[in-house]
Amino acid sequence: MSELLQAVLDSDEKKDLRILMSVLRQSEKKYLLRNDILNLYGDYCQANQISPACLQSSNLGKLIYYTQEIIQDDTSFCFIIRPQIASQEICRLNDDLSWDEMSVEELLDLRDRLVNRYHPADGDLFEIDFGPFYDYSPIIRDPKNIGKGVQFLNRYLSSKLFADPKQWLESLLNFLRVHSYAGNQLLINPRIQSQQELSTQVKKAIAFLSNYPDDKPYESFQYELQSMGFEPGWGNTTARVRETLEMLDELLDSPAPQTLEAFISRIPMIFKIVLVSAHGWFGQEGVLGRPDTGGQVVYVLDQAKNLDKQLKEDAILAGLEGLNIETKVIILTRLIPNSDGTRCNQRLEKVHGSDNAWILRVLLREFNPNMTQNWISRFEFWPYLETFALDAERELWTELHGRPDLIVGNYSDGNLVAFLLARRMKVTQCNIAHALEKSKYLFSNLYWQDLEDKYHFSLQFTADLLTMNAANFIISSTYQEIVGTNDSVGQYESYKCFTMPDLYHVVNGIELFSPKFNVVPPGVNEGYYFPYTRQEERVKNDCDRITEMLFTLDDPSHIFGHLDNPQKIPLFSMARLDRIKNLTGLAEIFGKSTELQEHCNLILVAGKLRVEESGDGEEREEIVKLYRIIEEYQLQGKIRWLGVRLSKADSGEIYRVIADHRGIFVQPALFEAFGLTILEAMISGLPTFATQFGGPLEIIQDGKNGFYINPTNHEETANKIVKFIQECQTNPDKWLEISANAIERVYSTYTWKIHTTKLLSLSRIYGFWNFISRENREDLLRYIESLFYLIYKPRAQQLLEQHKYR
Ligand code: UDP
Ligand code: LCN
Repeated sequence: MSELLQAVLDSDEKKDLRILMSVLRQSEKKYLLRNDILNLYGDYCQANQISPACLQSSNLGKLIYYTQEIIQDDTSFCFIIRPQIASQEICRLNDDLSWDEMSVEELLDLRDRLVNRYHPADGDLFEIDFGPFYDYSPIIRDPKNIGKGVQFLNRYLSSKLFADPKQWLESLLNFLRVHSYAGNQLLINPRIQSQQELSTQVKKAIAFLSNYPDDKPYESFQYELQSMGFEPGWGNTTARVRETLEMLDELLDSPAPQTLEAFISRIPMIFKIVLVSAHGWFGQEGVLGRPDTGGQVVYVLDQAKNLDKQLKEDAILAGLEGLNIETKVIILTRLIPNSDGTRCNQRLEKVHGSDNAWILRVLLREFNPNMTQNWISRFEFWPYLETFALDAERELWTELHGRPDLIVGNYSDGNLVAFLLARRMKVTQCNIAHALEKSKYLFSNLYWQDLEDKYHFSLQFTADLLTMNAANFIISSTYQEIVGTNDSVGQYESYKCFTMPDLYHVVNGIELFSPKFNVVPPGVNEGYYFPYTRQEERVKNDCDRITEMLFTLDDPSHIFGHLDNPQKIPLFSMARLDRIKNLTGLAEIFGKSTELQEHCNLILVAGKLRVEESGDGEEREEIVKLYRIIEEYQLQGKIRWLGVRLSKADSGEIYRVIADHRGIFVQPALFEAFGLTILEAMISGLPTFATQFGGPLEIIQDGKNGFYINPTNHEETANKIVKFIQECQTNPDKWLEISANAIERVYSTYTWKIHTTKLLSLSRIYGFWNFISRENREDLLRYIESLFYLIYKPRAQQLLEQHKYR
C-alpha cells in the first residue's frame, strides 16, 4: 500500500496528478529516472505556475520526490517509489487513476518488455532469490542501523547468552577450546571440561592474580595458570590477564553486548591475513594513475601495513611472545610478466615499512600469452579467476605454512577469488567493494547485452551477487555505499532486485538489513600526507622541485601547457583519466567561467598526454576530449596538465605546495564511491570542493570543512568556487578556517588506526558468529556454488574463447 500515492488520490491534487500523467504521456521517454522525473515535474510546475517549493509540501510534490523511476506502459504507469531508505513500493497507476501494487516479478517482466526482451511463450526466466537464506539469521529493523552490523550482532548474541545460557555458553566454551597456534593450545586446556568448571576456574584465577603487581609479566605465572586450566592468550601482564578474565566472568554471569565485544575482540585468533586485490597493476611504485589502478591499491597497501603492525601489537598484548608467533599479511595479486617498468613481474615483494607484509604475485595460466603475459582490463579479467584462485591456494599454503585466519577480497574480481579461497580453505571471508560498477553505468543491467562486448557486466554482476552473499561480513567505506541517501539508491541496494534480460531476474539479490554490513572507512597514510604547515617535516629541495614542476617546468614529454600568470590561485585536481572522474568536466567548468579564469589557473595531474601511449579505451577518449576543451575555450596559458607518475612522497608534497599557494582542490567526479584524494587534500590543509554524488557527502560537512559541488551543473559549481575565492579576498582567515577544519576532520575520523582496530575486532566477532552458526550457512553456500558453476563459469569460458584470438 503506497501511502504517498493514496494521499494524492484522496486530495484535490488528484486532478494535478491527471495533468502530470498527460504530460508524461507526451514525453518521448518511456523509462524515466529520478532526474528525468524531477525535470519533467519542474516543467510541469512552470507551465502551471506552481512553485517548485511544493516538492516538499504538497502531496504530489512528495510523491514525485520519493519516486525513483516511472515506466510507461500502454494503459498505465509503473511508479517505483522509495518512501524511505532501503524500501521500495511498486505501483501500477492506470489511466483512470485506479492503482494496484505490482510484484517484483511483474516489474522485472515490464522492464524486459520495455526493451523487447520479454518472451513469456518461451516459459519463465530463471529467478535468483537469496531471501529465504536470510530467514534464519538475525535482521536489523531500523534502516538507520544498517551498516552497524557488529553492534547489532553483539546485542543479539548477548541476549541469546542471557536467554538460553546453557546452549550458548556451551558454544562459547567450545569456541574457547578450538584456538591453537602451531600445535600449542591457547586459552583453555582439558582441565576445564564444563561451563561450571570454567566459571569456577575463572574466579579462582582472578583471585590468584589479585596478589600480583599489575605489570608482572605473564611468563612469571604462566604455569600456575596452566594448572588451573588456562593456556597463553589472556594477556601479557597480570593486569591484562586479569582484565580479560574479568570480562569473561562478567559474560558468564550477566552478558552485556559491550562486554561480549570487548572479550571476543581480545581472542587470539587472527595471525595471518590474505588481502586479495587481483586485477591491474599492484605495486608500490610507478603504478598509480594507470588505468584501473588508483585508490584500491593505495587502500590495500596502507591497510596491509597497518594490519601488520596491529597483528603484532595484539599478539604481544595477548601474551604470545614466548610462542614465537609469526603474524603475516599477504597481498595476493596477479603477476604481469610484461610489466612496463614496474615490479609487477616479481613474485614476492616486501611491503615497504612493514615487518612481515608481502605482495605475492601469482602468474595467470597461459591461455593466450598475448593476454595473460600483459595487463588485462578489469572488465576482461573474469575467465582467469578460478584457475588463479586454485594456483594461489597452493602458493598461500607454502607462504603461510598453513591456512590464513581471514581472507579479505577487494573489488568484484578479488571478492570472487576470496570467496573461492575461503570456501576451499574454510576461512572467514570479508568483502570490500571499493566501487560497484552497476550503479556507475546507467542502465548497465537493462542493456547488458548491448554493453557486453565492452564491459562483460553479466559476469561482473553475477560475481557480485555470489560474493556479497557468501561473505561473512562486508566492509563499506560509507553508509550510502550500502543503502544510499534519502533521494539516491545505494550501490548494494541496486542489487536488491534487477533484471538481466534473457539471462535471469533477481527478485531478492541481497539482504540490506543483514548485520553482515559494517561501515569502516579507510584512513590516509599520515607519513606521506600531512598538513602543509608542518614545515619541519618537509624537505626544501622536494618542495622547490615540485613547485617548479607544477607551475613552470618546461617538459613537453610529460607536461602540457605553460601559465601566463603562475601567481593566480591554483585550482588543482588529480585522478585517473577515466570518464567517471570527469576531469574533462572540470576543464569545461573552468572554460565556461571567465570569473574563475580571472582568479585561477587550472592544474591537473592525470593519466597520459598522448593517445598512442594509452592502452585503455576510456583514457584515450578522455585525452582527446581534454585537448578539444582546451582548444574550444582557449585555455592555453591558463592550464597545466601533468601526465606524470608520481612517487607517494611527491604526491603528498604536491597537495602541500598547492596549499602553500592558498590553492583549492576540486574533485569533480560524476560519481565517487569514496574518494581517497579528498582525504589526502583535506589532511594537507586544502579547501576541497568535491562531488555531491557518492562518498564525499559523508566525508565533507558542507561549508564547514569543505564544500559539495554538483559537477553536472557547471555554472553553479563555478559560482560556488568563485564565491569562496571572493570571501577569502575580503576575509583572508576564511581560507585558513576551512583548511584547519579539513585537517581536523581527517585526523578525528579517518585514520588507519581506527580502521584496523575495527576490522580486526569485526573479524573475531564474525569468526565467532561463523563458528556457532556454520551449519546454517551451508545451504546458502551450496546455492551460491550452483550459480557459480551454472551461470558464471560457462560465461567465463565463452569469454576465454574470445580471448584466444586476441
Ligand atoms: N593517484 C596518483 N596519481 C594519479 C592519480 C591518482 O597518485 O595520477 C592516487 C591518489 O593520490 C589516490 C589514489 O590514486 O591515493 C586515487 O584514489 P581515489 O580513491 O581518489 O580514486 P580511485 O582512483 O580509486 O577511483
Ligand atoms: C575505488 C574508488 O572508486 C574510490 O572512490 C575509493 O576511494 C577507492 O576505491 C578506495 O576504496
